[in-house]
Amino acid sequence: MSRIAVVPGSFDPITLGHLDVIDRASRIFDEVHVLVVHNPDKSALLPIAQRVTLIDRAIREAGIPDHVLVTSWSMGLLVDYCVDVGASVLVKGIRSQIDVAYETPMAIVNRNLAEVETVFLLPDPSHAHVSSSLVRQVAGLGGDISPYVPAAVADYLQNQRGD
Ligand code: COD
Repeated sequence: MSRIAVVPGSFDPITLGHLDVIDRASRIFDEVHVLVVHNPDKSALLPIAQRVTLIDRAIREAGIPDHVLVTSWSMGLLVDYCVDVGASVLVKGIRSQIDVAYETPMAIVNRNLAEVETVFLLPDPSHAHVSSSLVRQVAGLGGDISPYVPAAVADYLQNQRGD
């Protein structure tokens, strides 16, 4: 049986931490769907379609294999997408106890809703301090974001600023 996993996130924008988790998931699962979802609790920098394009470029540049695909979802529960595509696993990246505390209730509710299990993966420690909100802040104030994001994202945001 082929095992499909969904890696959901706002990815606004994708960071090297996200990329590390996607890469690790690609080594475990037969098919991986990177799913861009709007998070109503966060104010957006990039349109969803642009986030999808940048993730696609970043994963191809990183040599992540073709069984990883990128799409978006705005039709309701995360687990509805999982059921639609036959995915039995959600993958979430964990940087700290704060992520564990935030993700654990959602993992239990998602299991209760649709028997979708959540797998927590740890990034390389060098990426554990990186977040999209930090990148948005540094980019907005004119700083260098290249240590934190894939080259495709750094190029795109620097071009937007006219650097
Ligand atoms: N290293 C490793 N992992 C990381 C890093 C990093 N540097 N940065 C972020 N991550 C992880 C996060 O912990 C998270 O697991 C994932 O990557 C995505 O992060 P973000 O910031 O892009 O996305 P979020 O946190 O805004 O998540 C958006 C979701 C839509 C995935 C989330 O809000 C969610 O699961 N919502 C549930 C919607 C739903 O169906 N609710 C009802 C039942 S719970």
